[in-house]
Amino acid sequence: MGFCQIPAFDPVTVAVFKSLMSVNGTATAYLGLGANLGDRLASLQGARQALALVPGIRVVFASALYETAPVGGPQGQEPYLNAVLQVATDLSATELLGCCLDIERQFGRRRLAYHGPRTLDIDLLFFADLVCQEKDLVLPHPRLHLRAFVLFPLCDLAPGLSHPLLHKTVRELRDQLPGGQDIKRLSQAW
Ligand code: PH2
Ligand code: MG
Ligand code: MG
Repeated sequence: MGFCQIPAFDPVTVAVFKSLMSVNGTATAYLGLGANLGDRLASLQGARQALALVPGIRVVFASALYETAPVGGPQGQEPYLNAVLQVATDLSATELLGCCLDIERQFGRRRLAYHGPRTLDIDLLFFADLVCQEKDLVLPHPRLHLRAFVLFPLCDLAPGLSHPLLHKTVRELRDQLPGGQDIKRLSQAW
């Protein structure tokens, strides 16, 4: 029992600590894009262009487009167009989230019903290996591991990326999804 005994931290504290240490300078983040109202393709393309114009954000890769059945929300919604972007950013996670919400608003997003139809949704999926449980920002995205419309496009870009809390790769998470989520990969470039 010396005075330099290292205290034992719980696993979440350790993950937060490690991720804070690794986020210096530029971070790699993954953004999930979705739209099921209005001109869906124009919204996703516009979002990609708008993100690329933000100082401190570089769009590195884009997944294929996927047409997906709505998960949750009101009955009778139109299918979604979904995709994932990999970005490199000098912004903090909170700043990046703020940009995403601004761009959603520019594309006419109105928050009427929970999981209701939307012209554009941009979700922060991963920000480096940051683990965070703030009121307005939970990282990794708390439902990403349940959603085919996130995991399939994410697998186009980063199949080996490890979820810092579940300790499974994106490919493993995709492969263990229960069946029944309708998803179609589109061949069109965007
Ligand atoms: N987003 C939701 C709820 N349900 N379903 C699909 N297919 N695609 C989405 O992007 C989506 C959803 C909440 O953001
Ligand atoms: Mg969403
Ligand atoms: Mg959202």
